[in-house]
Amino acid sequence: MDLFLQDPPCLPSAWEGDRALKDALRFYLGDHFAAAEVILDELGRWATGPETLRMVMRAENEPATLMQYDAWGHRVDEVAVSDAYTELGKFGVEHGVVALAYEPEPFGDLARVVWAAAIYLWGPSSALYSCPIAMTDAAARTLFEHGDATDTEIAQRLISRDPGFAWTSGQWMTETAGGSDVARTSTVARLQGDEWRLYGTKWFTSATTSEMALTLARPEGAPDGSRGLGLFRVHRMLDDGTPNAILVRRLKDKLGTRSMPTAELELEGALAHPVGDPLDGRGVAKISTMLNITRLHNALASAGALARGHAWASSFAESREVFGRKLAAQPAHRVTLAELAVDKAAALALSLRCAHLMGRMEHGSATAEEVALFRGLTPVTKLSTARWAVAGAAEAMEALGGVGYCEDSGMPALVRNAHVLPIWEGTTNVLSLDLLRAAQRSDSFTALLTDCERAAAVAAGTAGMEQPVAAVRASVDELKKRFEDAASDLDRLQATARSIAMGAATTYACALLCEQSTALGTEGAPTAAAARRLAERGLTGPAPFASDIPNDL
Ligand code: UCC
Repeated sequence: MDLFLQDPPCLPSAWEGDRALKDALRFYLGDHFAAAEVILDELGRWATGPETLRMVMRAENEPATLMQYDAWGHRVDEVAVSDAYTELGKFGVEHGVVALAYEPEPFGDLARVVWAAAIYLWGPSSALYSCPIAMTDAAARTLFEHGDATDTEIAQRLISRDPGFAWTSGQWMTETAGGSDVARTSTVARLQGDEWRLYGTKWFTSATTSEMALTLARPEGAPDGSRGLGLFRVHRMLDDGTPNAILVRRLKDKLGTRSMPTAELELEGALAHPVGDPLDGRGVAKISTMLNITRLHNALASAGALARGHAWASSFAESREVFGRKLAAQPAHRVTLAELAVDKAAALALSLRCAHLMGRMEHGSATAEEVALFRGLTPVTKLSTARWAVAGAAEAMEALGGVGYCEDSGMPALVRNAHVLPIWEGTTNVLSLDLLRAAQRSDSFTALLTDCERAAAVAAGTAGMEQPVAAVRASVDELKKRFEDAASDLDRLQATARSIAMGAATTYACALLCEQSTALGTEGAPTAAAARRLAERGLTGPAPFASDIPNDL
C-alpha cells in the first residue's frame, strides 16, 4: 500500500495574499496606493518565493560565529555570518527598507506608511537582518536630528540603497547593570587630547558586524544618573583601516535570532565621536529618537511574524484533509485561523498608525496632538504587538501539527525569533511604565484616548458597527477610571500600568479598524469583522488587582 504523503503548504505572494494589508494601505494612501503597490508587489513575491524561503532556512542553519584568535595566536575577533543572511539583507537595502522612509518623492509624508508595509513584508524573510536595519534607520534619524555636518554625511550611508556604499549601525545600550535602567551605564568617556575615548563593557550588542554604532557613555566628571550621559558614534574600523579598540568577549548563545550576531564588547579606549554636546546631559533624550524608531520596527516585525504564521497555517489548512473534510472547513480550526487573522489586523492597525504619525512628524506636518499621541502610542504598540506575536507564532506552529514542531518546517524558528520581540527595545512592563511616564509628563495618554473616541465617532452610525463603537467608548471610560483610581499612589499606578497599556492597545486597534472599515465602505467588510471580533473578546482586558498585591500568592 502506498504511504500517504501530505503536499507541503505553498505560500501565496506575501503581498497578494494579504487582504488586511491592502485594505489598510488603501485607507492611508488614497491616490498613492497604485505607486506603492508596484513596490510592495515585488517585495511580496520575493518574500515568499521558494528560493527566498530556502535562503532563510540556510541562514537559520548557519549561525553567526566568532573567531577570537588566528592560528598564530593574534587576537582577531572576526565575526562571520551566513552568506544567505547577507544576501537577504542586501535585497532589502536595495529595495529601500531604510531608504523608502527618507526619499521625499513620491510619497511625501506618507513615505513611512509605504516603508512600514515594506518592512512588514520583507522582515519575516530577512533572517533577522531586520535587526541591523532597525538600528540603522534609527541611527540615521538620530544623526540627522542631533548631529553635525559629519554625522549628516555618515547618515547618508545609512539611508543608501547601494550595498557597496551603505552601512549598518548598531545600538549599544545594554550594560550588565542597566538593560532597562540605562541611567546605570558605567562606560566612561575620556577626553584624551582632542579625542574622546570610551572605556567599558557593553553586554548585549546586536548586529556586531555593523560598521558603526550609537552608544551612551558618561564623560569623566559628569554626574551620576541619566542626566550625566552623552551620546557617541563609534566606528568598528578607524579611518586608516585599522580596527578600533573594541574587543569581542564572546557571542551570545541566544534562544533565537541565531543568524544575527549579538556580542559582549569590551571598549578599551575606543575612539568615539560625540553626537552633539556630550556634556549637555541629553544623551538619553537623544537616543530616545532611536528607541522610538526601533520600537516601531519591532512592532512591524511582530505584525510580520503574525502574518507569516497565519499564512503558513492557512495554506496548510487548505491542503490538509482531516476527518472527512478540509482542515480549513473544520469549524474549530476556522476559529483558530480567524483569531490569528484578527490579531494580525490589530497589530497592523497599530503599527501603520504609528508609522503614519512618524512620517508626519518627520515631515513637519504633524499637529501637537499627533506628536503627543505618537509618544504614547509607540510603547503601547511595541508591547502589545510583541505579546500577540509570541502567542500567534505558537498558535501557527500548533496548527501545522507535528511537522510544525520540526525544525525543517521553519515554524520553530518563527517561534524562537518571536520570543525576542517582547524583550529587546523595552519589555512589556518597562514600556507600560514608559506610557505612564509619558502620561505624566505630557498629555500623550489623553491624546491616545481622545483619538480612540475620534475614530469611533467616524464609525458611529455605520450599519454593523454599533457594537464595536460602543465597546470602544466604554473601554475608554474604563481606562480613564483605572488611571484616575491609581493616580495618587505611584506604586498602585505602576501595578496598574500593564493593564492600562494592554487595554489601550486593544481599544485603539479596535477604534482604528472601525474607522478604516467605515472609510472603505463595502470593501471594508473584513476590517469591520476584525473590529467586531476584538470588541467581542473584550477591549480592556483583565482588571488590575483591586487592592495591594497579596504577599501569599
Ligand atoms: O539595545 C537593545 C538591543 C538592540 C536590538 C534592536 C533591534 C530591534 C529590532 C527590531 C526588529 C526585528 S535593547 C535596549 C533595551 N533597552 C531599552 O529599551 C531601554 C528601556 N528603558 C527605557 O526606555 C527607559 O524609559 C529610559 C532609559 C528611556 C528612561 O531612562 P531615564 O534615565 O529614567 O530617563 P527619563 O528621565 O525617563 O528620560 C530622559 C529624557 C526625558 O526628556 P526631558 O529631559 O526633556 O524630559 C524624556 O522625556 O528622555 C526623554 N524620553 C523620551 N523622549 C525618554 N523616553 C523617550 C521616548 N520614548 N521618546 C521621547
